[in-house]
Amino acid sequence: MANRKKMTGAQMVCESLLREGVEVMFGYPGGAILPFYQTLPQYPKLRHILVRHEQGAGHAADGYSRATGRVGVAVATSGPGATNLTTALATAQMDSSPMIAITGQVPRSAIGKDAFQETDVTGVSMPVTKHNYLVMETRDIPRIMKEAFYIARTGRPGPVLIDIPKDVQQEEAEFEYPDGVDLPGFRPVLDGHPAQIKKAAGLIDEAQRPLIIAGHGVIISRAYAELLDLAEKTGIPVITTLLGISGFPGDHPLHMGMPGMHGLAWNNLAIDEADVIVAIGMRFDDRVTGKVSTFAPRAKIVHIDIDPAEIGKNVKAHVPIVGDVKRVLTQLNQHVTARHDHPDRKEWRRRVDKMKKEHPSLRIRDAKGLLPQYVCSALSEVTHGDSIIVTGVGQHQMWAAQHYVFRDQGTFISSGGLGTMGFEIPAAMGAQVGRPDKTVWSVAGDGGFQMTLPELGTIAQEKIPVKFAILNNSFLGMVRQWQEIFYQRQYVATPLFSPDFMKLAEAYGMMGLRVKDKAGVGPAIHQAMKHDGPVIVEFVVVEEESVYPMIPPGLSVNEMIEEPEKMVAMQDSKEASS
Ligand SMILES: Cc1ncc(C[n+]2csc(CCOP(=O)(O)OP(=O)(O)O)c2C)c(N)n1
Repeated sequence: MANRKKMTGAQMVCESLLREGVEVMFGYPGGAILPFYQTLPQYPKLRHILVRHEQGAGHAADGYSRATGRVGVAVATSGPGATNLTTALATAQMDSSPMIAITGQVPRSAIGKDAFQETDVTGVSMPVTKHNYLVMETRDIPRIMKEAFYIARTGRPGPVLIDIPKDVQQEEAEFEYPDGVDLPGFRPVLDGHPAQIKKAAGLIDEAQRPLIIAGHGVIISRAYAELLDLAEKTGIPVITTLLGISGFPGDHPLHMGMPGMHGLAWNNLAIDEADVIVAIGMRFDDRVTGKVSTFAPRAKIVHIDIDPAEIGKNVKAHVPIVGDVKRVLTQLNQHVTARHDHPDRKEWRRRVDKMKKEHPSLRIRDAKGLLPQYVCSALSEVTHGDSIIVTGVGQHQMWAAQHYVFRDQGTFISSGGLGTMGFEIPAAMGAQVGRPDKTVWSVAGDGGFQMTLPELGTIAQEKIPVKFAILNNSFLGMVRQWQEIFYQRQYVATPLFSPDFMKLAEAYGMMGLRVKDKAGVGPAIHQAMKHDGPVIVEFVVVEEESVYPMIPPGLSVNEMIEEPEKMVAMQDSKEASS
């Protein structure tokens, strides 16, 4: 066969990466992965970015993948290198992000002997990957690489780990890249069942108070046009889950924003009144549903998801449809009746608009100091809602989700399922590498920023022009908020010392800007945007600000706290009754 060539395992990995269209990978070398690294100079088309910690490599690959829709690649050595990747793998797994992790392993003869830097990484990563491989024969590398990429990106995407012993990388065998895969046990259903589609269309047509809840699946499947089509044709308001944000234009009249624990009040109230909910590529996370038994009590639910295991997992679906969101919506759009102007729909939209007016969840009150909500809203205005926003986890994440109006699609990147602090720096770096055409803003907390800040070194070395907005409240803010509400303001282990972020910027050769008042916010964002390198903007914000609305965990919509006064009343009544 003409295609066949003898090469080492390491060369085979590189050759396979090229065949899969990989241009860049994020990694960190070490003994067990050295044969691979020493082969890289033979493949100048494969760009390697040296991170400062393997967790950073994983999040960067994840951020790259979310921003581009392509498969991100992370590389690490055996033992500690590979275990450092696990948080990033779990993050990608929870959020269905396609990723390939390549790890070195001790030589085959040393496996199971507690060799230096040996860890059973396939065992360790099993629960946090979609699939994983330990490669025991060099000749298997092309097949495994082909399968791994296929599995990572097909059906419900996810991370796949390939662990390759050092001697397998060194040994030679014949390389022939397969055209396809043969995985009889893995055949995701892509098209929706026609009878179910018709049933769903019938339910949607008859509904008087319908809602769409769009999740990450819309973005993963790049089904923006199809979702827009469905919403406009039927006149149904669109709620987006945290990871569904930017799946529907934020300035569209049918756009409603986020539901759930910190969702905008009208969304939770509308869900409570809805008679039909079309749940698209979302998994009824507990942060969305709150107390499941009181979630959407009046609604029949159409649940569209690529993963059959999601259907009925948390919330009963009246019409389940398994399939790829883009394909199912294309089918559904052919069957639903155009009802945008129907009196029922107009009445329902009037009702929803009234709720919006009565519950001004996005109102930013006057305050003495700088409010973080104001910063997020200004960021949205100055960037015209057109930047890629990568957040950490905590209050700043919620404020960014609430106040930034995403006009472009697939531009909100955040760790939703796992809620991984430390995601904000490396994922933003990966997103910027994948999308050099866009401005990438990392909206960070002072806590999360300090978890992975060594990656500033990577960013400086590679001249990656990410802009960082640190909302510095001198606390682990979201935990402080819980202590305030549920533990009578006992602030244990949440007040936080930070380094001088301006000196840190200087140390890494970056532009640093510190803002302490409202007047400085706009100009600083403008200045950061104009600078063609990385910038750290520290916003010194009010320390004890909380995220509202909030439905305390396990409670229902009726127990939503919409503003601080109500929270104080709730605490008083709790204290009185305790
Ligand atoms: C790795 C990790 N550890 C702990 C937590 C728990 N946690 C959730 S939010 C939060 C505080 C975040 O603080 P910061 O990054 O400063 O953001 P803020 O809430 O102040 O905006 C913590 C500790 C987490 N989500 N991830």
